Amino acid sequence: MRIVVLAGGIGGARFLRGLKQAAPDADITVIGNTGDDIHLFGLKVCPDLDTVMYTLGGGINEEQGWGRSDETFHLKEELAAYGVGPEWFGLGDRDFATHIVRTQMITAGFPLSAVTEALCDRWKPGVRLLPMTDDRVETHVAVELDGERKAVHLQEYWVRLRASVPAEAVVPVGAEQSKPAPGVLEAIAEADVILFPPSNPVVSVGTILAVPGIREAIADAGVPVVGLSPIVGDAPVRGMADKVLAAVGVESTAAAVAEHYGSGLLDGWLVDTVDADAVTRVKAAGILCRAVPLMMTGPDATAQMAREALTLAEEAR
Ligand code: GDP
Ligand code: FO1
Ligand code: CA
Repeated sequence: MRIVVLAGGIGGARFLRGLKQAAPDADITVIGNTGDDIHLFGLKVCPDLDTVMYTLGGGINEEQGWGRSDETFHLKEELAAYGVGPEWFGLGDRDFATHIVRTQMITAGFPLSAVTEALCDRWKPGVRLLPMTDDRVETHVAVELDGERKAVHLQEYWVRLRASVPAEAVVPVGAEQSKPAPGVLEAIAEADVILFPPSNPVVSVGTILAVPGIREAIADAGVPVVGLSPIVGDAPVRGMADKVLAAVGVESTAAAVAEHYGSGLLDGWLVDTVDADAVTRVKAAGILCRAVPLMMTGPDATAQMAREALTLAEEAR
């Protein structure tokens, strides 16, 4: 079975680990969000691609959910001693190596998709990891700071500001001009099932869908598309989904997120058991829906979520 998954960082990566356990023989292609990418210290950092690569490759800091295990921060401290920031972004020594290799290859002329493949030669994530695009896309968030409206990089909104001010708009800068990376449209066209993990619907899955051609390819694939709600009990399990959903005028409920994707895209939607009363509303929107436990508390619970998603996909077929 060929499965395509549109993934952000932590939510996507953890779900993928469960999917691999649930479907060990499946051929899984991950289309990763690159709107979170940021250039720092002359290096290109791809948080969501790296989170997937490290999580599936056994190098992730499990407690944090991002960054490398067994990490140290000497380089960051030395840079800070020179007054070179930003200090608010925690890049560790081991992680820096990834960004150095990536930037070196990009400078030598390789596209991000080829670079990601090279990095995965080391990590062997057990999936084919494709960036959504080889082009530069950067998600910016419009906020009001000190009485002034300005746009900040998504990482600045999340890591420096801790999403403490309302997001007034979310803009995937460069998305309109971007093209899907090689292999992305082909993987979608050849998929037997397409899954939206419990990733951020605006700045992870939404950004991937903003690359021209991807949304259309999914809608036209003619195979079941099933998503899992990242909203449980009317709040994100972690992160800023509530803030960025508000920016696009969507309430933070499992049902509203399903409606936001819409029946033109989604065939099936899983909500958590605490949101069982959302099932009727989602079904009324023309989307198959079931309430099952959706907390990724461990590998077995997550694998069970993946099985439920694949079962719903079979019912939608
Ligand atoms: P990010 O790029 O690191 O923010 O990760 P993603 O976009 O892939 O996923 C973020 C989303 O994962 C957030 O909106 C969370 O609510 C959701 N999430 C995290 N852990 C869980 C979980 O255990 N269950 C569910 N249903 N959602 C989760
Ligand atoms: N998240 C934080 O909350 N603080 C950090 O300092 C931080 C650094 C960082 C470095 C590399 C990386 O791959 C991810 C990192 N993250 C950090 C996570 C990242 O900001 C977010 O998970 C997402 O990009 C937002 O969706
Ligand atoms: Ca992300």
